[in-house]
Amino acid sequence: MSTRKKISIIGAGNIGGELANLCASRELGDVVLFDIPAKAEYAKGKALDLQQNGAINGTDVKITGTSDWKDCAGSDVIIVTAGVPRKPGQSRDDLVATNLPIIRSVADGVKEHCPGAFVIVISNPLDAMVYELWRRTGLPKEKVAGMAGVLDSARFSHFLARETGLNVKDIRAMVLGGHGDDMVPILSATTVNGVPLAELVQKDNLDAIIARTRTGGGELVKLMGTSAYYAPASASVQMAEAYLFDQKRLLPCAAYLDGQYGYKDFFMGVPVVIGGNGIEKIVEVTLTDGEKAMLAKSAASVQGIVDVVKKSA
Ligand code: A3D
Repeated sequence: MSTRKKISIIGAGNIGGELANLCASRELGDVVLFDIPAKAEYAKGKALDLQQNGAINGTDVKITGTSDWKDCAGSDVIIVTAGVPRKPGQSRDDLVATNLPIIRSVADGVKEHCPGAFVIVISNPLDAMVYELWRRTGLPKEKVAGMAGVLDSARFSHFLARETGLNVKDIRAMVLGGHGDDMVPILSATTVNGVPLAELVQKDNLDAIIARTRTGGGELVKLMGTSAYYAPASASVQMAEAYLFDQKRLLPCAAYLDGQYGYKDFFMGVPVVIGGNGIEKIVEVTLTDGEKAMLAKSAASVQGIVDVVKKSA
């Protein structure tokens, strides 16, 4: 039996395909691309295409397309992209009725076949879907995380790099809170290699960048008619690598809160340390009063949608 790591990607659509490509090109381990029976052939086709791509790129991992949960058994990492993406004009919360039954069926598959995996959820509405997956699987809270903060911080970083004319590698940005339009860019933790933003960006321009970051997902939906997939895939691979290689990365991710920041019993974006044990720590940074107020507003939105999910359990 192979001792290689195994990464199962649930949902072989836009994000799933890019995820499989990234996992294969970085040779993170063998990859399973899982979708519903009606998309099994499509998943098999993507798996075959990607393996042939490896023959050109000089990489070699096994990629399996399937609709059989047994193929996911023993996965080290599960990345959940199953569900419908937004269409122009829709909010993430509009997806809850469609994506809730999907996430529940995925949770049942994970519980039965991959109880030891570190699970990263991408499906929207993110904070509610990751909560439901955690609740229904009964996995330890350290082993379930939602991807949003890495992506939202990347969007903020990109806009700041273009505004300042500086290299995006030097931007250190942090966006916390729920993955909605009231997400919270933490300016006290955002610098250009330690130089405070106030030294480099005028207030009006910064306000415009914050507004664009908050609606950054919607901007892409409007342009493409569906949601983003390259950056969401890269963001989840960064989280997966932190777990697989015990990297102790400090990343903003949706984590189960049990009193941290004054919130309890839901998932929301906070700085966490990801290492070989999963979410090893939630880091409580000192926030300004303004940031605390914005986080409270964002938390109230998350709580609202999680309550909808809890009521239908
Ligand atoms: P898409 O290309 O439609 O792929 C989704 C795939 O999920 C399709 O191939 C479906 O057949 C499959 N699927 C549906 N039901 C199941 C099931 N029960 N089991 C397994 N697979 C199933 O969408 P996408 O890849 O563009 O987006 C996937 C999800 O990610 C959507 O909910 C998006 O809203 C969400 N998303 C989140 C972010 C975040 O930052 C959190 C960013 C972008 C997209």
